[in-house]
Amino acid sequence: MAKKPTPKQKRKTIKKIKHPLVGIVMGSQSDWETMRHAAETLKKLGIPNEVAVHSAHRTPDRLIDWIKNVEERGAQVFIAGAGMAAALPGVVAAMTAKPVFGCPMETRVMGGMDSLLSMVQMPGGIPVGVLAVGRAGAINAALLSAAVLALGDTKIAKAVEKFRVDQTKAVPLTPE
Ligand code: RP5
Repeated sequence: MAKKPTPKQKRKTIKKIKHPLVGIVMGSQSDWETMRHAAETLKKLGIPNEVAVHSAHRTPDRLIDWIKNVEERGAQVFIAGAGMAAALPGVVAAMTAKPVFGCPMETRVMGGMDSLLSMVQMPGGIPVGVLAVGRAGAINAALLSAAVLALGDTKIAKAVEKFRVDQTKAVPLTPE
């Protein structure tokens, strides 16, 4: 009988989704606390997504293999979260012509301004759509991905519409 993997061994295996529509990648395990909001938002909308940790700097070969593989399995949009000298979304955009949304992480030394500027200053020809720093950006990257997918998918369009209606209803008239 195979031995139960330790938590460390488990982290080495990506949970492959058969037909992911969105590929979510982050540069480090430390980004997950923020990037999980992108995955959770897509889950609420019923959009299949695959989540992976691959670094543009520390694991470049692994990153490129994953981009090609997840695209072959159906990914239509990519979300890339990274912090500091945040090259990750730019590298993803260099490897695929699909839309790429960048999520800048909040950082200890510069508060996320470093991540934001690294992502937003892409040279002409290789676009990355950059969202807000931190949690809001991760949520909005998922919603923007859903809006792109909704252009060709009525089920997703309805889910996005419902999300907006529910969100409006949830805003109180007075503070509680
Ligand atoms: C980036 O460096 C990652 O995206 C992360 O935000 C930052 C720091 O990484 P760790 O040192 O926490 O692994 O590549």
